[in-house]
Amino acid sequence: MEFEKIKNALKKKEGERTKIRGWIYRKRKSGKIIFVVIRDSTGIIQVIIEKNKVTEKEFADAKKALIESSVEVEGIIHEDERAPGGREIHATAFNVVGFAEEFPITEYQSVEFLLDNRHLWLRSRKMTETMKLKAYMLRFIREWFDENDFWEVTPSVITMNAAEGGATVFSFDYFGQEAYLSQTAQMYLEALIFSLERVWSLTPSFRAEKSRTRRHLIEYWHLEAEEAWVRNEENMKLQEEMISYVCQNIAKKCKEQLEFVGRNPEDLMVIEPPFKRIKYRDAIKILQEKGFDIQWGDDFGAPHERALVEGEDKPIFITNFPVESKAFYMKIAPDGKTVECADMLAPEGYGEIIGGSEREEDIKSMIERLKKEGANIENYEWYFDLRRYGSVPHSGFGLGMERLLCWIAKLEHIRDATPFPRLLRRAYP
Ligand code: NSS
Repeated sequence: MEFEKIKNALKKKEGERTKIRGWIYRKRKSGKIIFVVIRDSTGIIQVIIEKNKVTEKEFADAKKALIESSVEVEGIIHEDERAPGGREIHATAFNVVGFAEEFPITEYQSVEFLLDNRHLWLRSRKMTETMKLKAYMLRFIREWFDENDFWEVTPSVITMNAAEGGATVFSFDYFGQEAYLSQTAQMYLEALIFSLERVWSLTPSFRAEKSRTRRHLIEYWHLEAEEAWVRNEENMKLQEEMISYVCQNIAKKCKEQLEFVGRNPEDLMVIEPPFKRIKYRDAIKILQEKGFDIQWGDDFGAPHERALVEGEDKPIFITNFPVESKAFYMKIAPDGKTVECADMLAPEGYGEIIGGSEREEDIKSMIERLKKEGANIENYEWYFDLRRYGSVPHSGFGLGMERLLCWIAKLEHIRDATPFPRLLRRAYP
């Protein structure tokens, strides 16, 4: 008989045979019966091991095996309402593949302890279901890009351009030259639109953020797109369509996972275009009316973003930020004071999930702004070439996969949106 997944064993009828393998999730003993709950990647199932139904060695091993030991089980399905999933297995064979030492993680552990033991904590069901949701999100995003004529490309993450500002860049010695870990693939994607027109990429981005928040990782998975012939408004349309596509598919196809993390699928089903657009200038007014001490030119913090989405059940865009507050590559609007950009804020106070803009085509304007940032202009010569040889209006955006997952899976902290979080004082394990 072949091994099957626990999910399938749970669909079998009374008296049918099954063979599964996995890890001991829970265990208790009562006289001559041992109850173990086994987990695999698809679920959990209870197994009953009775003394005279398996060999003596098998029974002794089952008795000895601690939580997280890996095992193979053969047996007969028995329907029982009290068991998780309504079925249990009465073992006819029980083989321990790898005995576990005493598992360090017990029920109540500090956050720090769980982070120290992240390589083991990843086995928890909450982490497992969250990682599945992330994989689904990526799957649906890929689908959406395919259906919308985008090419996936693979830009470098070693770069000489700190496109998102020198303050948060990781620099290192690249054979005698100063190079950086990429903060964004944007500039490379811009180069690629001149042949492929619509491109997207998924790369790690690095930000040496000195602030400790629930929304910042040092290394995160950055999903970015760039589109030729597209202006800011159409760029927003693409973003709201993509986010709606992902939310609705997650709502329809990931019910089990959503239930586990406590997200009502209905919350995601209502996500559909259009999303509200609010100009930065009006956002400032709204915040002032809500009692915030905030002026034109100030950046939004988490409390501001939360106040702006109050009462919204869909994400919103904040557009046209002041020129000084945004990166050198954003196109200056006809008013001369703002840029053609949009930040997408998730509902429920999860904050900014996407930053996007139309791109500046005027080289002089970019040089002026780069100089103010103290950037080394020479390193941007190649980028200015893109404007010199057949420039076109173009736009793009960047989505933090972990930020999106925080919202969709209702996570309290972004560290749980990635298996091995890189935080201010943590790069281990
Ligand atoms: O800095 S962004 O707002 N924009 C860019 O990097 C553009 N160059 C993207 C582009 O147009 N191609 O970052 C984009 C998104 C932002 O909205 C967040 O969702 C996410 O990247 N982000 C982060 N996620 C986790 N941790 C940190 N530190 C972080 N910084 C940005």
